[in-house]
Amino acid sequence: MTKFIVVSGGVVSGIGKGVIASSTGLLLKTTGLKVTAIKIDPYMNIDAGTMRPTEHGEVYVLNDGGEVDLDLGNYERYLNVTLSRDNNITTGKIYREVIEKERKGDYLGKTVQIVPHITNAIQDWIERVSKIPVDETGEEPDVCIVELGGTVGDIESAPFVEAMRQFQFRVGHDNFALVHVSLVPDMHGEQKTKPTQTTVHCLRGLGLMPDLIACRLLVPQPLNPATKDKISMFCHVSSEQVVGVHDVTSVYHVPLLLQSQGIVEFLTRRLKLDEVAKGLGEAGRARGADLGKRWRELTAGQERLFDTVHIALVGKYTDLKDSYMSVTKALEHSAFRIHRKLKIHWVESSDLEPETQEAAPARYHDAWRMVVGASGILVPGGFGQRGTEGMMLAIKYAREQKVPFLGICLGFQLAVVEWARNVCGITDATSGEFDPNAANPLIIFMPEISKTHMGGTMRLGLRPTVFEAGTEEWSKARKLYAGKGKIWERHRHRYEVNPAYVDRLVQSGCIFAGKDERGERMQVLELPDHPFFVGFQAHPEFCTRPLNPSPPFLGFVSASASPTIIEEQIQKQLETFVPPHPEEAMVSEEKLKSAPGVNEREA
Ligand SMILES: *[C@@H]1O[C@H](CO)[C@@H](O)[C@H](O)[C@H]1NC(C)=O
Ligand SMILES: CC(=O)N[C@H]1CO[C@H](CO)[C@@H](O)[C@@H]1O
Repeated sequence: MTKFIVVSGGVVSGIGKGVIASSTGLLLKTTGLKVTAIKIDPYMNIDAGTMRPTEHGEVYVLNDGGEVDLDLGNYERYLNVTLSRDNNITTGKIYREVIEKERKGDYLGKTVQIVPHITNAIQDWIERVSKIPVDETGEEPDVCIVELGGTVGDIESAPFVEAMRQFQFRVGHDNFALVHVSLVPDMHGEQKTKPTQTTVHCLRGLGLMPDLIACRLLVPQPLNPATKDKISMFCHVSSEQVVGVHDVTSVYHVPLLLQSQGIVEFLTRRLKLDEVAKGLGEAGRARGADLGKRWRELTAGQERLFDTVHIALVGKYTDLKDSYMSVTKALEHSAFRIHRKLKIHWVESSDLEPETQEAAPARYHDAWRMVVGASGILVPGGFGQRGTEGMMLAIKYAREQKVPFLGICLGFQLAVVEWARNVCGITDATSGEFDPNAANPLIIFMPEISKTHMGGTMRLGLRPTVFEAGTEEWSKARKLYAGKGKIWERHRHRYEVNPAYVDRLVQSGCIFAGKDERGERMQVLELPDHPFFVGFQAHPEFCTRPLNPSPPFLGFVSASASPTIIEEQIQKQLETFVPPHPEEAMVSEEKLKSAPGVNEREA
């Protein structure tokens, strides 16, 4: 029987419920258990693909092409698992499923209602998805973390809360625990318990009892023993059931903070996890212990960082940094590996353009100062024309001044356009995305995808890249993947390099080190006579792990730190790199065909 740990939130959202949930999962994983996660988002959207990044943060892409909320990224990274589009539940998806069933007559003409039809659909979904294997063992998970988005008491989350109330009886008391995350405001040093009392009261009123109350303090001071006792008394739980989560130096310290308050022991007793652990075997326990040890080393290492590596991130939504969550994480993981502090300088790309120089000279100079001051320049993915001239100016600077550069998706495409303009002499080169009637569209809409379809079509999900023959000799990108000839990364794009220009680009010295399996799509650009100048059509940031940083990011951050560090890391990768998921096995040709890789929907 799977053990379910539901993580709900009270008072306000955005206080790190996801981090607490994934940290709890990680801790259980270090005991050897297999852990999966489901995120419930109480909004009507069917998926995150059509949501605006400025409003919602990043759209995170899964192996199967699912476009989901960035929280699933958290789970993949913390738990080192591979999730599927079904691990995301939105109100919209549940309603759609129920309405489709009603249309087919599955309810035999009965009145279809929120209770029981919607609530049953939610429970069935959770039960079904909790059984899908997510890690290298290929076995059913032992524990499923269910994170309930929003806050308890909202209109939006009401059907989900009711579904959970029923679910505790469906799976039984020994298989269901609830962690409620609440806020404890600190007012001039006094920790206030009233909001927590209120939200727990509300939760109980809805029929759910908290097994653990995780009290979030938005200050560096830990929860006072007196506050803890007060919450214990007023919320009718024992004091070991109240844990404090104050601000720590980084989110990577949260698992250790929770562990030090005994939550593993508590959950083990509460959910009788000992019985599950008996079935794990030596290998499972050893795997867990190793993970725990490596994680402790990682957090301990962070306390002793002195040198800083400065990265300029030249993008468009730099006001809302959440839209680059995975990119930030990939940089962070890479910096941990090389024992450097990371400082990201967020550069709004349009500030680098000549128009800004006239309109707002101070902004222009500040932006360029950040670019010139950085030891590495990153241009991430994005859409639309605004700001792209500024990105290309930054790319040109990186190429000519031999500053390490990494281009992702749009960043890769713009590196190609920049090269065409400034090296190939195609001065009016541009992307077909910006000008459908361009004379020299270096980047075009992917030809095999129907253009007549309204809105956008995308190439989504895990896809192979094949390195060209001979690249094993010199390509840093390839060596960072342990020299493998074929690698897998996640994609999300609808434009690609125009094959008609590839010969000219190559003749002028631009090297496409990696292509798709048929050799038609250009997927990796790399310049050999440069410390590090690499572009990826894919989004490798979606597969980064704290203990296993994404190879191109690792190369980029290492090269930005120093030429000897990248040599060391290449050597280390050649010896030890393992991909974060057993790729070939998880993405068989069959699965690729059935997945909506070329997924069509209105953008
Ligand atoms: C992460 O998962 C991959 C494949 O599923 C596995 O090979 C690797 O050892 C795991 N890493 C850790 C640190 O557990
Ligand atoms: C079980 C189920 O219906 N899962 C859905 C998850 O979301 C994707 C895309 O939004 C659907 O295609 C799946 O059917």
